[in-house]
Amino acid sequence: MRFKSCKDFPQSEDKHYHIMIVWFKSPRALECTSIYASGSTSSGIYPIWLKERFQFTYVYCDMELVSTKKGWTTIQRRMNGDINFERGWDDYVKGFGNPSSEYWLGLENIYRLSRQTAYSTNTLGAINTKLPEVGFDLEDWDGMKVFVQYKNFILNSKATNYLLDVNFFNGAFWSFFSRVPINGEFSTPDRDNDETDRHCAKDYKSGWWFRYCYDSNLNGPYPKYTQKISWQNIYWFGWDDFNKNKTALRFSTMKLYHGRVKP
Ligand SMILES: [Ca+2]
Repeated sequence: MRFKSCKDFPQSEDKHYHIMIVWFKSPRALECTSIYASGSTSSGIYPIWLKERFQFTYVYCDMELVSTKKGWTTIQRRMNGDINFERGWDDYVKGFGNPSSEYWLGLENIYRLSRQTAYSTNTLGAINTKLPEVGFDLEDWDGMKVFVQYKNFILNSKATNYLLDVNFFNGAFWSFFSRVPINGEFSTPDRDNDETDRHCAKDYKSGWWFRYCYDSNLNGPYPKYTQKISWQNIYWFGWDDFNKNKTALRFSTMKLYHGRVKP
């Protein structure tokens, strides 16, 4: 049945009241760690509440044990080349793709997500921000894979072109991946914010934190299985030392871990 106008819609005070109660009682998870803690232990797609945007967004939660922790919030995934990642600034700010396969959560969503766990911690009212950790799953066409983790993920606002500061390799020993290959302002094929005379995002056909062009490019063009790893496809510094065959990467994810979050 269709209603001609708002005043035709049957309203009851009680129903309205009931809906409001359900809304405010609904748990609104801020990230995947607390979804896991609340008993949803299967990996899959979940809604998370972005407080500062006052809206839900869907993400893929990785609930498997990763680096002694469970409940990682996936913000980027490449797996089959179905989604075109050669896109402009607006798409990278907004997000694109599908959390069930390949996707980019969007810079504005990632920025808000990374700030969700700020909370007041002492009686003087000082605000301590618990920074999320960031992890990267990488796998090439030979089946070689690693998980690389860094301690702090600090993403700044649009006013800084989403300047990223990732620091402290979180591995027990030195590896090919000890050096942090992801930092700086975000660039896209239509927006050059890198620190070189070139326009790296345009040359390498993706949106990414290209500081000096050559460190990483997980949003680069999806490679065929015969290809070698290069800056022209999905790139991560150190991979060509890790696998001497220099095989191209066929899979990547980028995910945040927020730890146990206070309400
Ligand atoms: Ca430049």
